[in-house]
Amino acid sequence: MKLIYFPRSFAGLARAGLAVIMLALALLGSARPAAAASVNAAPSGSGFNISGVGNGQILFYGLQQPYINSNGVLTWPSGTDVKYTFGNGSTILFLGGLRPNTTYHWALGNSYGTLGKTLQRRVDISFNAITVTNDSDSTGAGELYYFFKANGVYHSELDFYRSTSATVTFNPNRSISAIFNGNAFMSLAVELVDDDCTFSTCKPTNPTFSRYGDNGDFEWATGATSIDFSSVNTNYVQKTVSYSANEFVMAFSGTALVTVWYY
Ligand SMILES: [Ca+2]
Ligand SMILES: [Ca+2]
Ligand SMILES: [Ca+2]
Repeated sequence: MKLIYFPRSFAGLARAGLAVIMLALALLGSARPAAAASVNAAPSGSGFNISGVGNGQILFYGLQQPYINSNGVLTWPSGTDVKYTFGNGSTILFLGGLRPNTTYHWALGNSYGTLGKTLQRRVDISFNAITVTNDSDSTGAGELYYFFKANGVYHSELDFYRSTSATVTFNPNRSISAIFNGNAFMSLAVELVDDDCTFSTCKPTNPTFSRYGDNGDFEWATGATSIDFSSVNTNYVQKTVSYSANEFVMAFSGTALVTVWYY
């Protein structure tokens, strides 16, 4: 009898457990706005392909889940970086330029939900051309040191020295591989420093990447830009970005080939 009794009791318990789970799911479901299912998002490139946003409707999005407050008003938690976009009449709305590897939430009217997590991003940068139009020395070539910074990180392993006589274009042949994730935008800067030490040769250290300057021993200038991924809605793209400095102490411009993977 016991051999039979225990399995039957077990089955009863299992049924009761299942009922509790289904009730919990039903309650969860009823707590969600009915229209939530109408907005769907698929990660792609720097954001999401979104369906369910009508022409002219405003889709808000942010880094934390909104909620309905006690007055029935949809509210975003403080500190949420809430932005918005408009439905443009197309079935699929691309929302790009988001932080990689980051969960985003949406709200439309009093409905809300989770868009999902953006794809991870890998970026390779190849500095492939520099044109120096003012080497900062009126007589002869400038004694120029070259410094590179990307995604907020100074890459000292890329430093080089090149006696440079304007105007000249050359390939610095410097690259940075495998910068993973980070912010929606990626900063990039190149600084040139000229040695003007009168009685000896000075080697600059600790580049400041400040816009320009002259301290008697050195003259310097920085060309900076920001890589914009907002239009990238595919999972692989190459684009060329340019930077320039056009200061009275020094002037140059350059390009970098940027390769981007989302995965
Ligand atoms: Ca100089
Ligand atoms: Ca010169
Ligand atoms: Ca000099």
